This record gives sequence, structure tokens and C-alpha cells, in this order.
Amino acid sequence: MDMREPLAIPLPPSLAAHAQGEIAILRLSRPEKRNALDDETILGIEMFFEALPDSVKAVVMHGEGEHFSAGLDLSELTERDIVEGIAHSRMWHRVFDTIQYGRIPVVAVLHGAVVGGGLELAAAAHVRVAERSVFYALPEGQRGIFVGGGGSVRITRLVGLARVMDMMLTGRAYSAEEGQTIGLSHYLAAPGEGLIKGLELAHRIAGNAPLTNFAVMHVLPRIAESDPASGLLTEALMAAIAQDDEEAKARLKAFLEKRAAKVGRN
Ligand code: 1HE
Repeated sequence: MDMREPLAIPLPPSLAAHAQGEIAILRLSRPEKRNALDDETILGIEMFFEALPDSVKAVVMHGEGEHFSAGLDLSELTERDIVEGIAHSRMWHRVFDTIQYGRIPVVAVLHGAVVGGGLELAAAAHVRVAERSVFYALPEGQRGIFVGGGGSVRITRLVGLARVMDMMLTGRAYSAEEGQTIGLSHYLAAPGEGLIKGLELAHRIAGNAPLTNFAVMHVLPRIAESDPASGLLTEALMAAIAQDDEEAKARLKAFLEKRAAKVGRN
């Protein structure tokens, strides 16, 4: 039985949103253009994340049709000058920052093409599930352009500068298995089973203490980017704040009274 209900967020036709209990599902719904990302869609993604009700604790993002996303809508690119180009890229940065540094952890479920801006969008999510049909590429080089959706920051942090250089210079594509090995995805799924896996992961994430999810989304990446001494100090502060939370105390008590699931068995 499908328990999904439409979410009352005004979105462009290229997006669809549903709720399933504490999970919101965002679907890129422009399969006739391979979910190419035009301005309307990017702004719609921002609207979706900003309007999510408090009841939502995790998001699953996926794509309709044969591909997750063919990246930037190239038909919108032709008439832009330099100033407009900078503003456009900064708009993508703003929206993808809303995903990465928002309130809610996001699981991206990937299949087919995950290329250019599609890969940049996927890289802004917190957990990635890849169906075996996935291929990843940064065809900006072939198109005569450059990444503009945060890829030079986020994708280089996922897989390293050398690999991104190769992808952009040679047009190299990575398969699902290769992407899993180099760190583009966290999980592999059989064709058609990515959404089920993504929902399962989202339910686990939604079950965490909210303060832990906040710390993982907002504090952990900042620590990873800082010098070790500042990072360790920030970690100590965050650890003390987290353990002082009532929810942490209740969870630790539940474990000590043998009411909590054991690691690796839930
Ligand atoms: C598009 C786009 C697009 C498809 N913008 N319209 N992205 C790319 O360079 C990838 C370009 N796309 C492709 O290489 C292929 O379309 C795919 C490998 C993704 C899929 O192939 P296929 O055979 O399933 O579809 P198709 O027949 O190529 O495309 C179907 C339609 O989608 C067709 O339009 P139609 O009107 O002729 O039916 C395509 O033109 C259209 N379409 N991709 C616009 N991207 C913030 S900076 C980010 C910079 C980038 O993202 S650069 C990478 C851009």
C-alpha cells in the first residue's frame, strides 16, 4: 500500500513532493528533458526545502524516468553575459547550501545519468544511494563551460582534486561500481530498488536525536575543514552540548537498562 501524501508546497511542474510520515520525497519530474535543471527547477528545490513542515525529519530526493539528472539545462545558457553568469552560479550555490546546511538530512537516490549539475546536486545531499544503472560525468569540458553548482568544492572533497581534474579534462565517466569505490556513493542498489533503500536509510536518520543530526550536518564538516587544534576544541564543545541534551540522557538510560537496539542489529 502506498502511504504517500502530496505535500502542500507550491512547486513547478518539473518537481513533485510527497510526504510519507516523517520523510519527505522530492522527485525531479522532467523526464522528457532527462531532468535537466532549469532556473525554475533550481528555485523550486529551494522553495521545497524552505517550506518543509517541522514534522519532516529526513528527505529523499530522486529522479523520474531513465536518469537522475542531465545537469544544467543547456538551452538556458546561450544568451548570458559574465555578470549574469556569476549571479546564476551564485544562485545555484545558495540553493545547494540550503540543502547541505539546512535543517534536514537528505538522501539522494541516483540512477542513469548523474552528470554536471546533476552530480553537483547529488553532492549537496548527505547520503547517496546509487542504482547500478548510474554513470557519473562532468561534461563541462566538452560543452566549453565550467562547473558552477559547487562541484569544484563538493565533488573534489568527495573524490579528490585529481579525479575531478581527470573527469573535467578527459570527459571520463564513472560507473556505479567505480563511483562506489571512489566515494561518490555510499550504497549500491539493484535497478529499481534505490528508492526503497533510500527510504529505509531516511527512516533511520529520522530516528536520531535532532541535535546529533544537526551536529553531523553543520559541525562535522566545519571541523573537517579546520586546523586540527580548532577542530578538536570544537568537537569537545559539541560533544559536551550533545551529551547534556535530555534526549541523549534518555537514550543512554535506555541502553543501560537494555531497552535500546544493539549496534549493527537494528
Ligand atoms: C537536455 C539536457 C540538458 C538532455 N539541457 N536539454 N549536461 C550535459 O552535457 C548532458 C547532456 N545530455 C546528455 O548527454 C544526454 O541527454 C543524456 C546522457 C543525459 C541522456 O541521453 P538520452 O539519449 O536518454 O536523452 P537525449 O535524447 O539526449 O535527450 C532527451 C531530451 O532531453 C532532448 O531534448 P528533445 O527536445 O530533443 O527531446 C535533449 O536535448 C534534452 N536534454 N540533457 C537541456 N542538459 C551549474 S553549472 C552545471 C554545468 C553542467 O551541468 S554542464 C553538463 C550539462
